[in-house]
Amino acid sequence: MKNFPDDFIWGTATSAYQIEGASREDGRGDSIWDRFCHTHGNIHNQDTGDRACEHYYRLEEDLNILEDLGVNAYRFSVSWPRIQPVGRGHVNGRGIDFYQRLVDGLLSRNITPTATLYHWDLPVALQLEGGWNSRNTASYFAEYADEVFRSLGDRVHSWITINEPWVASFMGHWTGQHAPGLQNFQIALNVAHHLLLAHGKAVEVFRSGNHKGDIGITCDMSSYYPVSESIEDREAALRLDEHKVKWFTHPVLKGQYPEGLLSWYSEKGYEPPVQDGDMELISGKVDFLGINYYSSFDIKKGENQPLEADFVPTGRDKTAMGWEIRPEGLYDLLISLQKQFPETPFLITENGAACNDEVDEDGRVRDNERIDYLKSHFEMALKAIEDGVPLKGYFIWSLMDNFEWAYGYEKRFGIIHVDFSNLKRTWKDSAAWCYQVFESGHTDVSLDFDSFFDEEDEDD
Ligand code: IFM
Repeated sequence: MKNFPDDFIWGTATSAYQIEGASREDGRGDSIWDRFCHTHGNIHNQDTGDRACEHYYRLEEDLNILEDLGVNAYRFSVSWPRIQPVGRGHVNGRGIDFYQRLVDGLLSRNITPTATLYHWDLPVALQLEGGWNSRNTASYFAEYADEVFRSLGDRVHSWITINEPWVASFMGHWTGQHAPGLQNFQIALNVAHHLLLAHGKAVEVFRSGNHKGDIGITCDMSSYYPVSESIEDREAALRLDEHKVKWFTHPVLKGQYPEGLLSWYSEKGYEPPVQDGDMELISGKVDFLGINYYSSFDIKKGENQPLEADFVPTGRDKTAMGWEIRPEGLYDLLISLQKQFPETPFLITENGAACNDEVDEDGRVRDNERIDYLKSHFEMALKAIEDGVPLKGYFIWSLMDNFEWAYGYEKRFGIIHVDFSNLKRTWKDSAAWCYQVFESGHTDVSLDFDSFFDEEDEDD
């Protein structure tokens, strides 16, 4: 039987706005997501993160769940407006206290904290000054990062600067589905550059502060396959790969934007706002690359601007998000990344599935589709490790059902079910299955769910 390495990092992931709630408590300022959610028509069912999972108030309960799950790591994000309500200057001690309690609670349970500094909740006060379209925001981010490193750096030794810069820039400023809801390609390119700059500045602050531990960035990635051998389709697939993956990974790990796409954009009148010294700053050494993987895509030449590349459905099974289930795309991605960045260790910082979960009469959530999804992806990760990819850990998205951005609470990614009428947490079958994988280090677990949950009830 094939096993993951003994020191493999197994965790679950969440982000502040998606679970914390308590949006107006203890001095927290507003973020762009508070504004966006409270603007009619942006979010399914007019849902907001005001209450979310009330993780802020249910911290001990959630820490106990993590301990019971047997994870050895937990990835969470720090809410910038909880630390600096207006994004700069005044630091909110009650915000710092919350994350200190979270981190101490993890450490006392032998769970390694992995903290993300930015998971999209920009203080709204900074948006009013231009948000990420303004270069200054990268400098304010470095000041915020410095505060967080100084408050938590003695206990947190694994840091992620920015989560999914592609989503924050292009879905927030080009497609407009995410906060702040702008629709301008050049602004999205500016934002992407300033997010990369913010990453570079935060790494610089981390190194100059002599903090212990590792720091990296997390990007959302997929494999892009041309639907045919034609040069047009192959170039279209490459363009999407450069747009989504290389546009972020190459500046960080090679100090340059991908040449092909840079010229393509330039011909269409778009340029990233690079200034002297930026690329050196952005490419300061990182200790790992975080990979968020959900799906992969077949691509053909298209007419849409400016990328001229279209997605082609393949008929594979889909998750409740409508995303095709393509575990082999994870393997191909890992192999491709290793070829491009042979010096860099990898962490899968998110992977998981939204399913149409239902609570059965006996209280069980029989989410077999999620188990199948996770199993097939774990197996591809293991195959990549066997083939020499330095993959060090795997965080499941997500610990619990939560606020899924524009989809509100409709899409459930958790391995823990949350009843949003009373916020009760319940283990899904996938949580029990993951517990066995974490414990055994392999995926060939055969689990008698009835006795597993009966024993759990007796323990309670
Ligand atoms: O919920 C999100 C998360 O915030 C970032 N990565 C993708 C997840 C699922 O859409």
